[in-house]
Amino acid sequence: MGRPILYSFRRCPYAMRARMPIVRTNIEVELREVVLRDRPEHMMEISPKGTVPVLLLADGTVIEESLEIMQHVLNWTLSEEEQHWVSRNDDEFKFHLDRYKYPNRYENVDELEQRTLASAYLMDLDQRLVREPSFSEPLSDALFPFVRQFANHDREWFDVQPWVNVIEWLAQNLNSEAFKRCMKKHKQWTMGDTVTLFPSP
Ligand SMILES: N[C@@H](CCC(=O)N[C@@H](CS)C(=O)NCC(=O)O)C(=O)O
Repeated sequence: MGRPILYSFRRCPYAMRARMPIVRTNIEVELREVVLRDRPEHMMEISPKGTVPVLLLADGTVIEESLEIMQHVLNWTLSEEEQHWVSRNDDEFKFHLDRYKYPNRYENVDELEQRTLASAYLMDLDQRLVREPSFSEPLSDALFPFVRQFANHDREWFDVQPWVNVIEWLAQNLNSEAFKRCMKKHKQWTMGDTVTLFPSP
């Protein structure tokens, strides 16, 4: 069987979510680093919606949703609770995160109001961590890249909020060896380049 191909973009939280289980399971893929304003023709052919990540399997199957890539790699079926948090992350939190980070891209958006709305999810996540101090590894990997993005927008403010469990959980993930491997830098892929294996040997 040939190696799967992963179209990815290093800083994209969805792509991080797809790369983390690949690092954890050490399945080897060919990584193709994408620059979104200059998407590879081949990626657009197999996945015309044009978002990353995209995983092309050896049998020609295309998986073009980050969560489905995770499920495929890990053979993961989400529990009801996992589905709940992923849905809140992908629908509610991501919606406000985008408007908090890039208010000028939207009409009539107040970034601080969006930050408050996004914070409701983080407070609930914090309470969940009080009740039970960890998430399953796949769930954690599905969520933390988005919280990282939110935190990085104003780290000083984030770090003094009352979500101490979220801060600790995020730090554990960011400091992990797995995340360091996940974030290794690669130059933009173009057709004809030598193959980049991921995770790096
Ligand atoms: N639902 C998709 C979303 C992926 C996504 O939106 N990725 C962003 C990069 S972080 C992207 O490709 N944006 C380009 C675009 O929307 O045109 C997934 O889970 O894979």
